Amino acid sequence: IFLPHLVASMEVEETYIMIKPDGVQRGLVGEIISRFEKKGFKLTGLKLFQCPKELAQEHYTELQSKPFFPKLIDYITSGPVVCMAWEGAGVVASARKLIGATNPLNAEPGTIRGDLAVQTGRNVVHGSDSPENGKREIALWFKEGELSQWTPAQEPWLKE
Ligand code: IDP
Repeated sequence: IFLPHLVASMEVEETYIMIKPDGVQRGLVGEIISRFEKKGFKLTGLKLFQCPKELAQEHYTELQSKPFFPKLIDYITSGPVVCMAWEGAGVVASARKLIGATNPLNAEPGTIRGDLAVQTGRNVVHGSDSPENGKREIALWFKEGELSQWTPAQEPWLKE
């Protein structure tokens, strides 16, 4: 779901970002990670992972009744994905802006989908659509002990 009105809050939030199998196959892993890294968000979880069907279905449970649901599950489980947890003030909405519209043809140039993809069914990256879903999805995709809390050396240069 694309929420263009979503305004970034000042609250420290967590979001689940996932490079989908097409992003991995197309060699876009470094490019996509670097966009969030350069923006100044904090990476707290990262792994390459072959997603089981049940997890893909749980992740996209809201879309269960959509006609494209079976193809979406096949797509997400077709190869490894890169699972990431990112933290920062307003990170949920900001990451959605960096990612761009669901249909890459409508995504603005400069966004990940706008620059790197052409079809909704191959839109290279996922980002949580609310802080609640950020928490839900991180809990779904990461086990305890897979997340790290740390203080980036650049922090005093990002925030006054
Ligand atoms: P989002 O990923 O921008 O939040 P959602 O509407 O939540 O978009 O849809 C989740 C994912 O389902 C999309 O990123 C895309 O991969 C897939 N999807 C959504 N709509 C379609 C469609 O009409 N055809 C094929 N795949 C779709």
